[in-house]
Amino acid sequence: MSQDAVKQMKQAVAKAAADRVQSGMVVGLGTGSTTAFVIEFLGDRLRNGELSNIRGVPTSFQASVLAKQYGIPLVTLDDVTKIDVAIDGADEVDPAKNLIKGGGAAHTREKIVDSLADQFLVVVDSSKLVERLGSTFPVPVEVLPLALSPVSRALTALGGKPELRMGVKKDGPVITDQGNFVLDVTFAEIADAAALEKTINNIPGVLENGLFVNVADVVLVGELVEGQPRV
Ligand code: ABF
Repeated sequence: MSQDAVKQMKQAVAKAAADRVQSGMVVGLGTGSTTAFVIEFLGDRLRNGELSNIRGVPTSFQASVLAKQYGIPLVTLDDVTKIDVAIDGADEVDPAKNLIKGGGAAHTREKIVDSLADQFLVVVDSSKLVERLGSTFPVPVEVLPLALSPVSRALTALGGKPELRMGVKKDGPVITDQGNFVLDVTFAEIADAAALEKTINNIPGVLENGLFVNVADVVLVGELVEGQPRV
């Protein structure tokens, strides 16, 4: 599928999500290219007067930079007692709306914000839909640098194949907003995603992993039908 086709699907699903936001809402702002379009469209709605008085809770430094760029006022979790809707992307979505997230190394803050929201709205293009989690994307695991070796051994003992995520320039490991590393763990089969999510998070030195089981409330999917984007 061409890059332009994927972009059209992302934009279509992002607009559909942004159109669901109502004035006065507190909105969790996810990370990734699809959510970047959501933030842009929310900015457009604020600017044209369609929307007012929304506040954003960013899930990463990247999301906060974009929100400021598009004029969305930001708050922290100390400023609000509820998040009306969190809008975020995903790397995989299975038929039960369970997710793998973390392609943007932001899954720790994303899971905090997404799980606190009254409604967690996932925005994906159709390429993210899978029958079984783990079939196209590894499970990201945020790990404290000092615990990298023992955590890698523990993940291998679970049947995983952990790989340290390197930066684009390959000049060193990716560093999360919390100052940690990310291990991308491939599993031959994830039979029980809920159990695996808990088991991984119980490994000393793990901060959070990218399995999001029973967190998503609504999944909006952008697809191309006869060449036209549709949600
Ligand atoms: C972030 O966005 C990550 O958790 C997820 O992996 C990624 C999806 O990126 P994109 O929308 O660019 O496909 O939320």
